[in-house]
Amino acid sequence: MDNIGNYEDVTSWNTVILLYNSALKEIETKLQILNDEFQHVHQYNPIEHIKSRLKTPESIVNKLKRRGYESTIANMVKYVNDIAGVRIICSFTSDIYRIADMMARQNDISVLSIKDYIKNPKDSGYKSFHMIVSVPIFLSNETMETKVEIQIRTVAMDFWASLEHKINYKYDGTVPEHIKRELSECAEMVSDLDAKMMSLNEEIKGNEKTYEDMVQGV
Ligand code: 0O2
Repeated sequence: MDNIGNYEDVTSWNTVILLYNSALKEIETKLQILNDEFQHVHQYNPIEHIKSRLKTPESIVNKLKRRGYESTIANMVKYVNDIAGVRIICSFTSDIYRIADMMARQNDISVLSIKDYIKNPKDSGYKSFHMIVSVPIFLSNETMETKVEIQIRTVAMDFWASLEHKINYKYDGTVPEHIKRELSECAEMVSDLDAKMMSLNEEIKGNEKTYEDMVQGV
């Protein structure tokens, strides 16, 4: 379908929601296929689980306000990149880059931006890999390129981020210094844990018997 639609023509909230919901479904399906194929070929699932969500209208309006934009549909589509968000939780850091790479290489996905908070963690200690992509949504008369934020992190990073989010919410952004310090220490522990678990896993993989070994009774 050649008819590329334009978001400037989208003026109804319901149409926006339909498009972002469809984009979430597209991305989730792609991830499930990759996970199934991985299981089929390597007998291993890189994805522990996937969570998707549409940002609430309140949260969209707050984000626009924080950035000094009026709350219009045009501004939300242009300036809020995470209206549709998919969070992928993996066991190991190496899985994160593998999944990001597999998604980025798909022909119909365009990577618009990447923020690697694993290589460059936030001052708070926040670690996660963020990618804004656009995916085509094929409607009856046109195709709409729709943005989705993909966050990829390990189970341990997710555990830390959830608690930090809860703490920030409870203290409304003014978190006491001793809690910040302890969170930062926990972030170090998360990094150590992830590194140790990954190297243990690599060692186990190195010692795994191949099918040929088993057949030959090695
Ligand atoms: P919520 O409530 O989760 O929706 P951009 O998208 O590039 O225009 P933004 O949104 O600053 O700009 O991008 P970034 O840094 O990639 O952050 C996007 C989302 O990542 C945030 O969305 C959070 O979900 C998560 N995130 C970013 N930094 C932190 C952090 O320090 N701690 C935790 N727990 N989560 C973080 P929202 O809209 O801020 O919030």
